[in-house]
Amino acid sequence: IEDISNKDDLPLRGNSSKGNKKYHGIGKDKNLIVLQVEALQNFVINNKYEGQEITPNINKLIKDKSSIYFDNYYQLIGRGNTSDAEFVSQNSLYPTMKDGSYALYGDNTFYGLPWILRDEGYTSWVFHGYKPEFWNRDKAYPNQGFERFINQEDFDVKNTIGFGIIDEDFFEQSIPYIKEMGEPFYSFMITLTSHTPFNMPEEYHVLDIKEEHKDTMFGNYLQSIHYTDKSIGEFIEELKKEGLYENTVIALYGDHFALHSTHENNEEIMTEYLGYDYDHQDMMNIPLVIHVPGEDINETISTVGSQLDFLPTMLNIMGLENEKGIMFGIDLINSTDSLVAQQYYLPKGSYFDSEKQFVMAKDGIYDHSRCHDLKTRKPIKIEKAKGKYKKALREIEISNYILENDLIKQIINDSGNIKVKEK
Ligand code: GP9
Repeated sequence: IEDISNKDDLPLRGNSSKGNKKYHGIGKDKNLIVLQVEALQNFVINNKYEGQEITPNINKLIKDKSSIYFDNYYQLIGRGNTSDAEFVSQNSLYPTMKDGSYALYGDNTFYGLPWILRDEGYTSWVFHGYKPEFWNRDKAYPNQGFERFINQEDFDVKNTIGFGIIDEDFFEQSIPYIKEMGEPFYSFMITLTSHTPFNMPEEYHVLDIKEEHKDTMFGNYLQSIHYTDKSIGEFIEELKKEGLYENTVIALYGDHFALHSTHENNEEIMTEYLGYDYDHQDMMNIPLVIHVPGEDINETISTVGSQLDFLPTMLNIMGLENEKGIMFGIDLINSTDSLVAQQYYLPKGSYFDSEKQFVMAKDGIYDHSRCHDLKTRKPIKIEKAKGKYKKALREIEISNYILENDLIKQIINDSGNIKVKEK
């Protein structure tokens, strides 16, 4: 038994870089809008298809002088898909593998971004244009710290694609609610239209897709994400018109992959399109963009990180610390000590760090695992990967233990005597 009753012994990685931190507090007291974009992969960013820009509006946001773009950022979800992306990003905890994290631990106490901002006087609302009970969101959100959930029942759902309200209508109809929140506000907005299998009526098809890619998942995805990008561009223009843009930090990231390498002919098409083997590394790579109005930044940060790092990174931008809870992530602006520990799309204990991708063998025998350099994609000896493999397993285990025992509640109350079983 290892005693971690003193919360300073817990892996509060996000709070580790003390002192003069880069970009610390540049978003202080500003409103915050976080856009979690359905199935937004990183390969479409700053990229073209047959000469056509796929995501011109997100690219424009990235090129803005006040933006930071993270191009080595990865998904970290489990069974709860989109809702796990939310959970991990808001809380900097690993998702459970037993069920969706909201479903299993919706009743737990948390202290993530919505709560921290509320403690600073913000109003925290969440927006998503689907059924409130899906993924147990309606039950889980209050404990996540959201005071109100603007959902399908609050929108006029006239135009639908796939799951429901189209992104353009979702954004347009959200503006009055955002205005109703008062300032400072934190709006967490989860888009919907670019959901697999990415089928949209012809009238929404804007890109010219080659015959060989028509009716493939790849071709449909490009159309779909191009549409969502357009709706994001319109939303930003609307924020400008409403006078909200100049005092609002906008953070945008993808929730998870769109094109699984083993589905349909994705691997073949993507390998041809990218010019190199389409691997898990590319599949799980999502973009993160943070725009802080008025700042002169325009930087691309290539530190390897994941949704686990979103909360500590945002706290640095907003000039805040997590005084009460626990975070497993790091601030990607002030630290490079990343660990993207996998347990779902790759066997448990697989990971990315700043140098390599380690893939644990499916049979559980370490010697059968493989490892390669993230940049060159050349093999690395697996002996070099063992230390972090153990650390990855340990972090996942502690995070699970925290969830299973609702420990954030105890930690907040400082009632202490928390112990974690050492394997
Ligand atoms: C619906 C949407 C589902 O609410 O979030 O997305 P999924 O989890 O299936 O990617």
